[in-house]
Amino acid sequence: MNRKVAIVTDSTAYISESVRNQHSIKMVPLNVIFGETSYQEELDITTDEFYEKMKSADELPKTSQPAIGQFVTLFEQLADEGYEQVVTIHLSMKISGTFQSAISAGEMVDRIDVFGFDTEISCAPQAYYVLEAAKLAEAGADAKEIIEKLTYMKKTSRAYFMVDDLNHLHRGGRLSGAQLVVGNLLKIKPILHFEEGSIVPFEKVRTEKKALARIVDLLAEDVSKGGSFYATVIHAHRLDGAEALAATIQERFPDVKVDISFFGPVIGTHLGAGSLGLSWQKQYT
Ligand code: MYR
Repeated sequence: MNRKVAIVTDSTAYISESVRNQHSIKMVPLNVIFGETSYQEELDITTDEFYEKMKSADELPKTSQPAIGQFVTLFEQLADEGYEQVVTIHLSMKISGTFQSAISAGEMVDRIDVFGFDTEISCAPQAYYVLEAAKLAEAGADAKEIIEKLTYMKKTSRAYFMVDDLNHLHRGGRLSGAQLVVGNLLKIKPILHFEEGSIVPFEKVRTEKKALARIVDLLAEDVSKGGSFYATVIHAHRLDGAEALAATIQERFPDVKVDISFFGPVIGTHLGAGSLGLSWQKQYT
């Protein structure tokens, strides 16, 4: 084996199994819990099954991070396979304990050096970091070089999203109460984003149409500064809305590579069906 660095992420990057296999990316799933039953997302429940179940469930679902033991088992296995280092890349530590579980597991496994990277985000922009890390590892970079490059990418990684019903985020404790009251009183559709790993409103806009137009304008501002960009429309059980937004973006920015991803069960629990987001990243290589 030429490469000595293994790349690990969690399920909330929503990278397909085939792409993971293509780049030897390992994935540890988070869980979604309906009543007494816990499902590992992707493994025990598909995204479509989840949104169907959410419609008819008596009680709204909850989520949980992977157990430390799952990371320990994986890191041991990677050491057995001959890897010397692991770069483990996760959703923001401000919204989930997943990153901390991975780091604690790393401290328990002596045979391999584990380096954590907190993306301070989740979903498609998390996947950008993971795929870049995998390509660098394949090219022979070591963990330090990979982390340096990912840290540099943070400067030009953007993501904005909007939800249909702010109560999901509030109920899961991922948005402050004061912000909820303002949002509901004014019946606004706030554009949300991450600031230092926490979810905060970016701007308060009254309609979804205006919010989406504003997000596309933010992309335009970045594109106008020069360079190549790739973008991802992310949706929660709303493919038609995502396709329409992707088509608008592609028409306005023919040089931007646009694709579509989704909010899977764990993130869907906190955002609710109907949410839409847009992320983009400047291309360096
Ligand atoms: C856990 O239980 O550990 C998982 C908690 C996940 C919280 C998710 C909050 C919403 C994240 C939105 C990401 C949008 C990215 C563009």
